[in-house]
Amino acid sequence: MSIFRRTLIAATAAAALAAPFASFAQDIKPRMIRFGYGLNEQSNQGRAVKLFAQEVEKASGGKMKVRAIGAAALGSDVQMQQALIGGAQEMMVGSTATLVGITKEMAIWDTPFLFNNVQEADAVLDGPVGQKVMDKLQEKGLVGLVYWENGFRNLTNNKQPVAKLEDLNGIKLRVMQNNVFIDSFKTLGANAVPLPFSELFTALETKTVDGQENPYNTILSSKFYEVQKYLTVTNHVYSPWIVTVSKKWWDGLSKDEQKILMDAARKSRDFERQDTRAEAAKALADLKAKGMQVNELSPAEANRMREKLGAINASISANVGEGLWKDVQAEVAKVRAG
Ligand code: TK8
Repeated sequence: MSIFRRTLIAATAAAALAAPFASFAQDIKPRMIRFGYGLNEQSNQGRAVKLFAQEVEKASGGKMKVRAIGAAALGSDVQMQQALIGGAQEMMVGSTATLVGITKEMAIWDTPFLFNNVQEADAVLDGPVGQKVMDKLQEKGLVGLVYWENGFRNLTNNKQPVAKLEDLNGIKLRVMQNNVFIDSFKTLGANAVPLPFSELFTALETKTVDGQENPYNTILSSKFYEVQKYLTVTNHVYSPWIVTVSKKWWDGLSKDEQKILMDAARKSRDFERQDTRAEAAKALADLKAKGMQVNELSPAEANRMREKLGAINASISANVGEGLWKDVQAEVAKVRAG
């Protein structure tokens, strides 16, 4: 055996001994974390869950293991939320919009045209009001860790290009299971059909619905271009994802373990937003190359849409509470003022 190899083996053995000693100082137990999500492994969601898993394993010296389970194999957003509350699953990431049945305040993020750009979204979501809304989950058995970017949502359908409001008339449009989304698209004249994301591709393929709305990234990673011809750039709402933990399980963790999860969640958030934005910047060209016909709304039509959707603001405010509505508006104004 060469000196080189012998040194290498000795060094590896020393490292293997050192690693557990290093983590003995911390209170970390072997843990298996089932982390469910709705999109597939090759999506921005899948990539960020993978990074989270790596960070947790690294920081815990391999004691805490994250089993990433995508493509809604553990159920839809709503089903996973219930599994977390009951303690049958440890973690998930999904749309804030699907949480409104548990925490009504989450609907504030569904306000059409609330944010003009991602910088505004980051500042408000990561600020005190974003935290306040997230903390509301705790009394319902969930712990929110961070918001990720799902992104600005755009409209696709298989009937006709949507160039003006009237083109939406009668289009059967899948929306998330959320009243603000149902009201928004009813107001615009579409036939809004609430369905879990996990059933969406099949619903489009079998023409149970004509269209849907999601960020470019999702239209691409979920291959909606295979079953949708027209894409209209509407950017009608910024959609956050939220990483949540079962409170039942979280409360049994040590402070060290909680810190490892929180730190990894923050790293995953920063990675995910960067990754999502880089992908979104190229996605429209990719979708065109896949054969989608893309159109933008004229400024006049975009304004009509905005005005129409403004009509549901009062009901959102009444639903989430006027105090929260005003707090969020004030935060947005503060960010805009720089
Ligand atoms: C994934 C969903 C998805 C959302 C939707 O589980 O349902 O349209 O945009 O990202 O949360």
